[in-house]
Amino acid sequence: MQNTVTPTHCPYCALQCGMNLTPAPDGTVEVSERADFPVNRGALCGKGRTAPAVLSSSVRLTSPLVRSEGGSLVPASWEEALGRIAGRLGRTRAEFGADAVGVFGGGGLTNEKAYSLGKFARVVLGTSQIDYNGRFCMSSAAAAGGRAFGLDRGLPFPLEDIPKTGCVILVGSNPAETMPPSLRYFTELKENGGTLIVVDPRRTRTAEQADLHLAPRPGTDLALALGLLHLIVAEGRTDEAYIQERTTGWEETRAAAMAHWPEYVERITGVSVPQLREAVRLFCEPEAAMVLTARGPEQQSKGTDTVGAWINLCLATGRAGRPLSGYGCLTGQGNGQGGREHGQKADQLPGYRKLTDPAARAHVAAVWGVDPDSLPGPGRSAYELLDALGTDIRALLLMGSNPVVSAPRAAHIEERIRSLDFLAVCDVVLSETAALADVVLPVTQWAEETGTTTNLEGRVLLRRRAITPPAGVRSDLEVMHELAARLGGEGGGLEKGFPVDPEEVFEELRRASAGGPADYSGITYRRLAEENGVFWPCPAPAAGPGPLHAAGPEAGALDTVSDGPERAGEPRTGTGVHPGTPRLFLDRFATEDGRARFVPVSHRAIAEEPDAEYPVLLTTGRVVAQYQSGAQTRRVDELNAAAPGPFVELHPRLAERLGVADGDPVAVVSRRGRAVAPGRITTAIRPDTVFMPFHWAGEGRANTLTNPALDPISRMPEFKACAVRVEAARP
Ligand SMILES: Nc1nc2c(c(=O)[nH]1)N[C@H]1C(S)=C(S)[C@@H](COP(=O)(O)OP(=O)(O)OC[C@H]3O[C@@H](n4cnc5c(=O)[nH]c(N)nc54)[C@H](O)[C@@H]3O)O[C@H]1N2
Ligand SMILES: Nc1nc2c(c(=O)[nH]1)N[C@H]1C(S)=C(S)[C@@H](COP(=O)(O)OP(=O)(O)OC[C@H]3O[C@@H](n4cnc5c(=O)[nH]c(N)nc54)[C@H](O)[C@@H]3O)O[C@H]1N2
Ligand code: SF4
Ligand SMILES: [Mo]
Repeated sequence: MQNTVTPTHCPYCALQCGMNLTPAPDGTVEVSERADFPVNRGALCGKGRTAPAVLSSSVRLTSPLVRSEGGSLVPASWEEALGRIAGRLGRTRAEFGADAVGVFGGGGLTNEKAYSLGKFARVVLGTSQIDYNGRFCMSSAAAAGGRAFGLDRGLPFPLEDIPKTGCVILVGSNPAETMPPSLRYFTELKENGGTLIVVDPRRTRTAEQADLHLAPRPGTDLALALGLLHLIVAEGRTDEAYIQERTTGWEETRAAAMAHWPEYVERITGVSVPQLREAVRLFCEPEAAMVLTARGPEQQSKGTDTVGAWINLCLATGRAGRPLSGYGCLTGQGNGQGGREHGQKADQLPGYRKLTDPAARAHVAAVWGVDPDSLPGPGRSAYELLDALGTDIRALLLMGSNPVVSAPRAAHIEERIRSLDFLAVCDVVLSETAALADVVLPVTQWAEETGTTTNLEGRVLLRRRAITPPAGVRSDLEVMHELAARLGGEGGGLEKGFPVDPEEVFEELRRASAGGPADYSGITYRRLAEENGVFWPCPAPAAGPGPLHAAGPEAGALDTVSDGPERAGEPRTGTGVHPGTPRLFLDRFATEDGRARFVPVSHRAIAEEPDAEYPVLLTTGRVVAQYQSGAQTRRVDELNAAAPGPFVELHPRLAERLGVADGDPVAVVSRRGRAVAPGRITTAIRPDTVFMPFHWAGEGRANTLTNPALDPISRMPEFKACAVRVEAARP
């Protein structure tokens, strides 16, 4: 039947590269270049190119599994598996109350799934205990963006603006490995005469492209940004007219920055004063400039304030809410943006509404056909939720995450998961977490189902079904539908609120998001197909533009366009159709008074400074050929050949002191545990720091070591800095 080319998007990261899929006669599917999608213009990284390998029945789940009396997972019918889940969740709720049932979601889930999961938790289970892995991802940037601009959308402008600005500071971001096709935006920036500054404790492949590489000690980005702001003030490089017109709170922020003398900042960060001065010059001289952060500065126990400090730098120099200037966060997961907007977060309702806002509750409750008072309040954040498993949370439904590998202090979290009365996991493969479940449900994947994602630019996209899923698997939406039917209780009929057709779910999401900060009400599947994506906010005509949407139409036109019948983002005058909003804040910020808010911040130490016993800093991150917990990519031969296992990156000076040669097993020990992996000796890392990628389970699991110290606002754990001891691992 579907023997044609289907234009769709990659299942992995937030770039959401466009690709074409063609089913082959042998049941596999071929990936080919899809040049009409502007973000990647046909380019793909190795993960995207090899993504169909995970569709193969040889590596994935094709039957539900249930825990047998003997303790092993055995195949079962859908009827039995769904019945067990509904029975156990229902019984837990009856016995211990609704909050004894937890739900954990993922930023890789489509908007439709994320929306339904949030609704399922509140309406079917009645639990407040829902959060998701995006909390471990960009939550600090989201909190800081919300605080300063009144709205969090990762990038307030499309990627195509990057080559046209004058200078970009990339803070703790390694797109050469984490979003390879996006690298061309930075090379084009340089070709156009702009400059690139990279802030990273390691000289990464991205840092190698930089005009200036600053290599601070992990966890000191806050001090670094304050030092730069100090110099900007001292050198008279602030934009006083902009500060007057478009911001509030400058005096306190200025005072806080003035307390951070460059020499003091040099001592904290290890970045020299001349380098600080050079960064200020490169950033301030051109007419426009950008700061982009990723997980480096964000995954810290002061991530929100750290991002806030970089935003302050943009505001003080008039580099936000102006053409080709601004602060942005490079979000990570496939639906890292949309997944944080529609209610799988502990404190949130669809449309990026707040669960504590009575008007938001009333609006969403009306769409859901329930009493606003029946909606629970905010629950716990991801780490706190996982930490409570087996205590007051007795049963968990998990969809789209593999915390046994990816959560901080993972040995402890694994132990918490094992102590649950009941765990149900929906996944495409038997991940390390699914392997601990009482019931595993095998679900359909990207190429087998339709749904929307929202990429790192805020561009809502349509992923299309290209092939027929194998017999035995069902979609996450079907799972929620079936569980709602079984958990409905007396009256029953709850499943009507959980359609299995993604477009039907999206139609409801549109209504639920209408009038909210992330307004999707003017977006339809048809438009997404025709226009190759639409940027939110995009209100329906009837709703009329709110204050936030004023920047829409005039900011709409994009240079790179789809080949659809309508040009992306072009106002369709006369039709009353909102064109979507590629560029935010050009007229006003999304705060009540339209001004951006400076938030004064001060340097503070990481939660666990090195000492005599644990003298080295550990930081963690990614390699190009593996994705996240590796659940998917570790099942692809080509990727395993490129990145076969964990390693410990360390400086030759440290290696010499330990007496280890390249490739020797190295033990890294923290207060949480011990991990062992081959050493990789390189001068590309600071001598006081070691680096481990977090993609693997077992002995080399980086998260055995990481510190779950949480940011007080975003509740982000400190993945990027903890104290360790490093030693040669003698067999
Ligand atoms: N290949 C691949 N690509 C991915 C993913 C993947 O798993 N694999 N995951 C996707 C997801 S969900 C995300 S969130 C993104 C993440 O994308 P990135 O943020 O680019 O990835 P990371 O490697 O986590 O961190 C970036 C850099 O931060 C540096 N760093 C460490 N500590 C500090 C610090 O204290 N300060 C500063 N300034 N830098 C520091 C690290 O050395 C690293 O080079 O990637 C997405 N793309
Ligand atoms: N030390 C350290 N730890 C980190 C980080 C770090 O930088 N350092 N980064 C953090 C970040 S930014 C992130 S985003 C997290 C990510 O960590 P995880 O949340 O573990 O992310 P994934 O490995 O992508 O897990 C997704 C799971 O869902 C499955 N899946 C994929 N698609 C679907 C679907 O449509 N439905 C269902 N039901 N399942 C699906 C996959 O097979 C996989 O098992 O890790 C965090 N952990
Ligand atoms: S960069 Fe991201 S979206 Fe693009 S092909 Fe690679 S993993 Fe997929
Ligand atoms: Mo992420």
